[in-house]
Amino acid sequence: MVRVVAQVILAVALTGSLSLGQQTKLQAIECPFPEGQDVASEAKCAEYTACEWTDGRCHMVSNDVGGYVVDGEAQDTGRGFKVNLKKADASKTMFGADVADLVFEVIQHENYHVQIKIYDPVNARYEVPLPLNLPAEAEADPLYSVSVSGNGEPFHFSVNRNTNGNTLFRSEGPLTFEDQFIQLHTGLMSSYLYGFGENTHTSFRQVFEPRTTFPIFARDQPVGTEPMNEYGHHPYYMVMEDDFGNSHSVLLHNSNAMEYSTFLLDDGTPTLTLRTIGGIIDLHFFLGPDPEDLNLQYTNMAGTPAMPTYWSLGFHLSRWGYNSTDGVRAARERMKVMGIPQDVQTCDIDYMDRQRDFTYDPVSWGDMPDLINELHNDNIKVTLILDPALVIDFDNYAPAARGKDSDVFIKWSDPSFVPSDQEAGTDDYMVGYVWPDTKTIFPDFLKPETATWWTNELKLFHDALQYDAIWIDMNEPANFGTNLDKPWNWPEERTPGVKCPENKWDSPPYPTMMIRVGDNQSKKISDHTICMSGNQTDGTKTYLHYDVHSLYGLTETIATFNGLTEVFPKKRPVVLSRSTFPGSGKYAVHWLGDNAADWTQMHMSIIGMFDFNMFGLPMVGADVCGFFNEPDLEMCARWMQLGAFYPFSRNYNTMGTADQDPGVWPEVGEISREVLTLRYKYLPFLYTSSHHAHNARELVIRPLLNEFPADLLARDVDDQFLWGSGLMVAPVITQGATSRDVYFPQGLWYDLVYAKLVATGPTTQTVSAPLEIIPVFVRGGSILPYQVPALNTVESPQESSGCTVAPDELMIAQGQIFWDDGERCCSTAMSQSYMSRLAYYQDELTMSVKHGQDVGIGINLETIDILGFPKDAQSISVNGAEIPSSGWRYDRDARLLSIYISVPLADDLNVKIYYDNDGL
Ligand SMILES: *[C@@H]1O[C@H](CO)[C@@H](O)[C@H](O)[C@H]1NC(C)=O
Ligand SMILES: *[C@@H]1O[C@H](CO)[C@@H](O)[C@H](O)[C@H]1NC(C)=O
Ligand SMILES: CC(=O)N[C@H]1CO[C@H](CO)[C@@H](O)[C@@H]1O
Repeated sequence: MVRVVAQVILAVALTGSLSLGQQTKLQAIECPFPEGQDVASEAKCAEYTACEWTDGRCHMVSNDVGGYVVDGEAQDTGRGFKVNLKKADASKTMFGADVADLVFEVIQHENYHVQIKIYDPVNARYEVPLPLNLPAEAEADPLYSVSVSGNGEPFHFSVNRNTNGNTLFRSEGPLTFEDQFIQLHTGLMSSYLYGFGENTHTSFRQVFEPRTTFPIFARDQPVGTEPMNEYGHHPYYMVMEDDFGNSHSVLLHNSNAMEYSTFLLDDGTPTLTLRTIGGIIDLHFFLGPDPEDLNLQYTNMAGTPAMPTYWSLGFHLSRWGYNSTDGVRAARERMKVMGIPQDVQTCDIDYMDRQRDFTYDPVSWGDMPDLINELHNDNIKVTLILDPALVIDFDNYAPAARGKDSDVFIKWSDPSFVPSDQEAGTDDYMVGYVWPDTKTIFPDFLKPETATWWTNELKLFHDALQYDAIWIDMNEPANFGTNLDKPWNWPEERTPGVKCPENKWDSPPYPTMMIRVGDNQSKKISDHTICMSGNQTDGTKTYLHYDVHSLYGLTETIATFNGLTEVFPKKRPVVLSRSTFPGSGKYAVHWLGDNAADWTQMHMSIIGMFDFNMFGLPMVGADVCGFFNEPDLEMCARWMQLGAFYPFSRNYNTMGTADQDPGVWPEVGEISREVLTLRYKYLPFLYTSSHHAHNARELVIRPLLNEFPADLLARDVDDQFLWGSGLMVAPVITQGATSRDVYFPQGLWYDLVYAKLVATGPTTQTVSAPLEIIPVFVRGGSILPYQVPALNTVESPQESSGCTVAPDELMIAQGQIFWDDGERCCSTAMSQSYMSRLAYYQDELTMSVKHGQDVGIGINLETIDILGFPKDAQSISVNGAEIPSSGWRYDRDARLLSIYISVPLADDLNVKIYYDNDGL
């Protein structure tokens, strides 16, 4: 133990004052103005004593005056160390209320994981109240060391990788720690920076030149191409440090409104600024060293991804504006007529009675229970939407009345904030307005009573409508017309929407750039949501909405997930959530929000998938064919092709637009049938990958850099992606294109459909892709399990499956098959699930069952497709017995050897191929 601590305490005395050269390069650390950087001027700069104007730039003053000083020796805590800091010069401030004394604390966790907290030891500040999975004891032999400047020196710290000395984090310039403004800068090892969300990224790799700033705060903000904050809150990033691919990741565990900024110091050092307007600095570092390791390490702490039900991997169809049960029937009929696979039918708020949760419209949707029966008889599952806000019609609307009885709604933090004309019966609840035609109140999902009430409502609702999954939308939480005279969708005669009080929470001194981006109607931090001066409680402590705002989606997700475990006691809940926070992946499926039918946004959806896989939410996808605007035939065809490879594959569009389900255009219908059939064929592979994500915690959707971290070209590829490690999708996302350039990293790549060897990487090749084709490749070295596809997962004949064997240069390949009943809760327990390993070595394939023989019974392995096989076989034996020559077929042109067997998945298998390998 002592040895480990000694390794961590590495108090290095850094230089007391910066040399002129250092300060010059640090002038790139800009002084942030609440109004935005456009207002920068010498006069403006002079308003902040923490800022200085030099050479036409307003930047932070140097660390020795603007930051903190180490005050005393580091103390061993048994789990790391801590050291006191004090503000160097109280007169240097941005917005006042600087915390004079701080503690810098290093807490060791796993050998790959270290936490660094900077906090006020005297007045406890807000910290994210949801627990992380942290080890009880520190692990020995940490991969990291943390250095901090010595007693009396200006405060700096760095985090280093012990194996090679890489500096992962090196604080630059002054730390600012005020009541409502915290700012920290770090130099980075490289500009290979990825992550942070939920933002509108037009490239997966972050941009440093020009300087780029993004806000993070949960917000009901449709997708765009400008830097904006969207629905979720994920202050988590990864840096690839060197050419070998060593990588680390960092979570800033803080839920306050924040922003991050990427830029180059004057000497070219890639630098990152982190700013938040509340809470504390709480950083978790993960040392990898591979990008895939990071995912395991991060989700181990934040929450491992939920295991999806098998049917939820099927195709989902939805729209807002079916307007009636017959609208749904018509769309379903188009799918059937065209023979397009579908597993789920989803209904948006138009099914509700006056957009009230837990109701259905008695007129246009009066036969909703019949519709659900019809769909169920057709093997289609039903997802229904719920919004968090409930109408205040307590006399006529029982869910709100029961909620009021249990006192579950968010209140004003001070009774004096309750407007004098607040509606009768709403007590000191915060009253807003969303979709229903009456004002609404918002459940406080932090509160245990709320979870109990919500579970009961979900049960009563299921008694009325036998839904299979719940979609929770508008849970940032969204509110319309906040601070405005009239919400956009209000009937003219009504009074204004919620107006937030003027105070330090609703008008913080530095509201972050979120008030200047997107649809920023009132230019306040409460824009599109409820007021920051609301109060929530977990039953023990009270929290300002200002602090816990971004947790709303996660807390609603947990309540819904837990509620559904009671509605469906033996099944895995399916909850689709718009707003997410670290940990949401343990419970939720996520779609990337309100996008538009736009080619750029089609590309951005791939980046969004990468981001959310990093954030631990592998069940992700964008609205196929776009939510807003109308796609043309070509765009919808291309998007259906791409969407067939989203883990969460759903076509969905908005009210008032033309139908865009794939059956609308015969050509799109054909193309969709073809590509979804391909998806359905390989669902066993996607399911096995999802199981790995859930269990072994690998990514389902991988950027190329995850598999080829030392390949510098792969690090910039964000228009191709992998399923697991073995399948590469290169969609066409350019209007009019009938071919595209594909980057093939190291190894052999076969066309999935034509089974031919296409490329030996690394190489870039132009591949043909007429409208009906999406290029998809199998990586040499992989074995992909498949099944004979059907029109949905219930109908897939489970007695028949196969595998695609794609050998590498050494004629080796491997894969796994995971199987269970597809939905039983917690059936990933070994006793209830099946797992086998497949290994191909030269001319021999073996399958060894690891567990769950019983679960696998009834399913036969019938076909083995070996790609790139050099010549026809002379004989083939299966488990030692020779099979007749009708038992295989060789396609000389494709070099595809297909072997037809019929062996239960429950049995171990050995297939040996004999052929004349002379003269090859
Ligand atoms: C609201 O929460 C704040 C912060 O915990 C607390 O100081 C305040 O007393 C609370 N207000 C009410 C009405 O409970
Ligand atoms: C559904 O109703 C909305 C609002 O009345 C209308 O704008 C839309 O055109 C309708 N959709 C269909 C498919 O009829
Ligand atoms: C809808 C709206 O007000 N958008 C504005 C948000 O802020 C930017 C920058 O101030 C404006 O350009 C937008 O018009």
